[in-house]
Amino acid sequence: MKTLVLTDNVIIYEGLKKIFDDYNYDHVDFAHSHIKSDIWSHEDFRGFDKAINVKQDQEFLINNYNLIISGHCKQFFPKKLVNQIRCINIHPGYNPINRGWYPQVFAIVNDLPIGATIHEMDEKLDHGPIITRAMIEKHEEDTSLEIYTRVINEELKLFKENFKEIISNTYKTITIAGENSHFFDKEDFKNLSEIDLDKKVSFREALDFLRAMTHGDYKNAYFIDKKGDKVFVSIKLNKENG
Ligand code: 0FX
Repeated sequence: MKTLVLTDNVIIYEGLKKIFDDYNYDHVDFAHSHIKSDIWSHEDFRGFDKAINVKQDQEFLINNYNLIISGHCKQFFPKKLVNQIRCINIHPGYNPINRGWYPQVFAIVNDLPIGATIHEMDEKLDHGPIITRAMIEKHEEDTSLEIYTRVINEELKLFKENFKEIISNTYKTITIAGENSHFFDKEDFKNLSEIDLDKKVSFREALDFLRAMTHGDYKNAYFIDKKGDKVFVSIKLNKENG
């Protein structure tokens, strides 16, 4: 029985691959989802033969693997799969505070802490016993991209530090009590994107919103101009001596 790493994220794939190589551990397969993403054109993958549909392929997975690691796999793992094999999720948020989609975006907008979590999966999304988690810093001049980059580095650091325990199933999990669980999905992000030009907000709220919606070249926040066209908005912040 082997380990399977399922990932749809190029940076996470390359980071995890390096960690497995550094530990000289080759009892592992890497695959991506059947859902098309940038990783399909990565030189290490040759298209559809490495594509997994967790719902349709669950018997194959159960019969061939004893550990599945989701490193930003864009599929919801079915009940039977998470109950029959150990499935672990590497999540770009500090759980249970940042469950769901694009956690750093909602952490900026809602002034929440942010970090990374590795947890065993259960039947709920981004939920289950926590193996390890860590918060990262978040500054007033950060956009989504700066925080995301820090989160990804933390996810890989946590995975590397806990590699042996994760592979050999010798960690102790933590159950968190008394922390609020926040959950945001794709639809929440979409709903955030259109700017109502007549809405009254403070400068702080406006800046926080634009920082949250600024992520490199992505066209996220927009308003509709008088001609009915979308105008995309992002922000640039420069800290003195930064
Ligand atoms: O792979 P990933 O970093 O993570 C997402 C979810 O946030 C995560 O909770 C889930 N477990 C995983 C399977 O999928 O997402 P991404 O590579 O699509 O996007 C990375 C960041 O880029 C995102 O946090 C915000 C930014 N982004 C992305 C898109 C596609 C935007 O700002 N706008 C966009 O349209």
